[in-house]
Amino acid sequence: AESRFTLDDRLPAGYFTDSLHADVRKGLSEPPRTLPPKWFYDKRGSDLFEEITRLPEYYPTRAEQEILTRRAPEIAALTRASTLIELGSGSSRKTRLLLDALTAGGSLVRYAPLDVSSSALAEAGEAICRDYPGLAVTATVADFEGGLPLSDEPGPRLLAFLGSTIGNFDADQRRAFYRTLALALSSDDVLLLGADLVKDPDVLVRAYDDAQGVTADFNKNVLYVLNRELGADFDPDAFEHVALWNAEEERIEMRLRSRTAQTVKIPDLDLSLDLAAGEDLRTELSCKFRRESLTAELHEGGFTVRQWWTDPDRRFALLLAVP
Ligand code: AVJ
Repeated sequence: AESRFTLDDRLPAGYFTDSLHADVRKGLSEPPRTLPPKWFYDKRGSDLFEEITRLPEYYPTRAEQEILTRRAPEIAALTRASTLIELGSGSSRKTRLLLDALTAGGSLVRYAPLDVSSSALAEAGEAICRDYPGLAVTATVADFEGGLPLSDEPGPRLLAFLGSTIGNFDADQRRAFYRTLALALSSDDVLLLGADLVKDPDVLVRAYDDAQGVTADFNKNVLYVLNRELGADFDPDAFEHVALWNAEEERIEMRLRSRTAQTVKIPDLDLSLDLAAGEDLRTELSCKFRRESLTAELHEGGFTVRQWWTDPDRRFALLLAVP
């Protein structure tokens, strides 16, 4: 029989090494030091993130799932999507809510997940292939920063970007992202976006600094990644996990704070970092949104918000927008 599962690797040769080297050199060479959050997610980091989604303090995953459970039939009815495209196809639990509704509605013929991790795509793609007979699964390994490799998917297409991963982008990156989407989508396609909302700062800080210390381990995992991939000598115990609410920018910032003055060597980059006591490496932005400003920036970016749903506690929003 013809295989219903394909995995297309669109990453340029040397992508991981080249982009890790460039990101670390650019981000860490001088203060204020930053690292892009995408380097958290090796196998251990992905497992830790899964654990985070089950923590009592980390409400976003459950809140988004609640909305999806309730609204998936409407999403299916409103979009009549033939293809579900999913960016950064993390938790397949949420994907399955959409696949179930779109399959029940009778419109879906293809699921097209995009991710930078080919192992995650292979694992999730094969399982979905198995559980949805008749569905074609065309997975693409890609980094959509430079554009979306979409092509001949049957339309209308529903493009899902869930989990408030959009919150990892600053305002400039979000603008560029909307532009990329607007270029890739046609007039009958629909964007499904999950976004975490502004709320009590204590609730937010607890979600990123949990009692069990899982988020602290997740944050420090990036140092193990740099040690392994670049021969660096970061001592994770020499850093403190910090999650702070930046009220001005309305975002959580995760940082790794150097407990002492220390020198860290990164041999593969010929770098030596002199960190002051109390100096921060900023490892993640997690922007929180408001209905008005998110609707406005999407509009700026070429999208009109058609539906806006929240959980009963208004912690999280799921929206449909059209180009
Ligand atoms: C997967 C990027 C949405 O920002 O909430 C969880 C990652 N970081 N705890 C988020 C994360 C710390 C998460 N995103």
